[in-house]
Amino acid sequence: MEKWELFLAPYEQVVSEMKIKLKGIRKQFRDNNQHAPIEFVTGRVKPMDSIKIKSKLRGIPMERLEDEMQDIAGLRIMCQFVDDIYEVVRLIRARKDMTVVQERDYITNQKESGYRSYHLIIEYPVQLVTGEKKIYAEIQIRTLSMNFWATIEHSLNYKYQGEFPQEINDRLRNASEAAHWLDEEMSKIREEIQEAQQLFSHGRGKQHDR
Ligand code: 0O2
Repeated sequence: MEKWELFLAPYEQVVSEMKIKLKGIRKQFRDNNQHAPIEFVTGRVKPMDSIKIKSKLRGIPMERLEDEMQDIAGLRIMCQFVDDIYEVVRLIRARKDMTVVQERDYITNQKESGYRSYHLIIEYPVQLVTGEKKIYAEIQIRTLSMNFWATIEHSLNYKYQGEFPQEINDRLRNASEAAHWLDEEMSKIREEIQEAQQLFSHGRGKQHDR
């Protein structure tokens, strides 16, 4: 195996295990016919090129990567409602198989760009044949509407390298406000939606498995 593959292998393991565990939370709620605070989960290991670029930008030497780059393993949890985000945070904090070491609430404190999400850094003890290794992972928790905005902004950022033309900048700002408004409206009609979902899941059986 190449040096990089070897370095990234434990991170791959963490992302796989975490995805199973987070999807397990969703399943437990659904099995009990309760509203699941998790809609879907994605995960990725930061590609080698992105690690190199970020380490250069931040001046992190290779031997300090494990400690100083805490998002090499990344999980993303999408929720229907803003309240679900805080429930997921509570559920993760209460777990015995991982430790939350940092929290950033970019929902209460929206970023200058308009970005909203709740970020957790966890320390996760992964079991390797050589013994236990503690690995940091970043968990981003957001609503579907926050995710829609962040995904589009991220791809535009890639295209414009952060230097957005004024018109796009303005539209992104408007879109961020619209996403915020959508979350607020959905929260207000949350109870009605939940009732409808209960009826739906009783009547139609299993939901899509993602
Ligand atoms: P990727 O993998 O391409 O998404 P710090 O410098 O320590 O204050 P840091 O380390 O950048 O902050 O962490 P932060 O801001 O808590 O979270 C970084 C990640 O959050 C980013 O990862 C994005 O995934 C997401 N993020 C933060 N701000 C924005 C934003 O304005 N727009 C979008 N679309 N996403 C954002 P990376 O490193 O960019 O990599």
